[in-house]
Amino acid sequence: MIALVRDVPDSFVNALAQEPRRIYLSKARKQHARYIAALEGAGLDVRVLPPDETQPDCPFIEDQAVIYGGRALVTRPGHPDRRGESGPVEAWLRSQGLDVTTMEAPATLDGGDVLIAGDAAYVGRSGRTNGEGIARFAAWSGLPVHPVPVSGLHLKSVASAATPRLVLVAANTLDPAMFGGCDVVVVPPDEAAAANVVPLGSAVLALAGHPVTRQALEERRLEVIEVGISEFRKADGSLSCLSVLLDGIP
Ligand code: CIR
Repeated sequence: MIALVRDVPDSFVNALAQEPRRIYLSKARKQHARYIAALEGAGLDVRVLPPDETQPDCPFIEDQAVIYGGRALVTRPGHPDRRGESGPVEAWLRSQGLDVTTMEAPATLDGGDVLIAGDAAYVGRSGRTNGEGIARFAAWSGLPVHPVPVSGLHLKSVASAATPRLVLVAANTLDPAMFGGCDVVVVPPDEAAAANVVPLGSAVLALAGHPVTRQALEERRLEVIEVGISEFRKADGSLSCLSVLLDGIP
């Protein structure tokens, strides 16, 4: 499987954040390198796009594209400052021969709001993703789509799929029963950030230092690969934000 990531620009210290804190650039770059190494260690072929200094949030590449069924939807991110990130992402996806669709105004959608699990998609209606974006995604994917009201940044800030039918949900956020046909792990409040993982088949990339979540994943026979991304957390990023997985590409 190929994973697409994007390097960290110097301007990352100015990334969007709900509660801005000082970001240490060299630490962020070390964590990013370890994230890439963890993906490679799990057998992925990692392609790295160069950073863009004019786009501080560009490492959060998940928001720029959704891959499903061997096709790519290049999104129209909800925050206007992030719309300049898409060019190289779209060009790279086209260079791989993918069928690429681009989302047009007035639709907005961040990839971080799209959770595909079981036989359906759950799409956050958030400050970043609007009703037109959800409708456009539904038409593009052909999947049954459940819109989910989101009060935080993104749906995937509080829920993600560790396997196609195993969903992690942070406690007191969403009703676990909405994920019909899936096994659901409710992550305790003091490990809420660990509800976001990156699915890698028989392994899963998980946030370091969250033992209850780790144990729940291991009990389901998943190999847990821990990664720390504290500098990216300061900019409201989760593990999955840092990559686009090209699963299902022929
Ligand atoms: C933003 O506010 O857009 C970035 N600072 C964080 C984006 C995180 N992306 C994600 O969860 N998919």
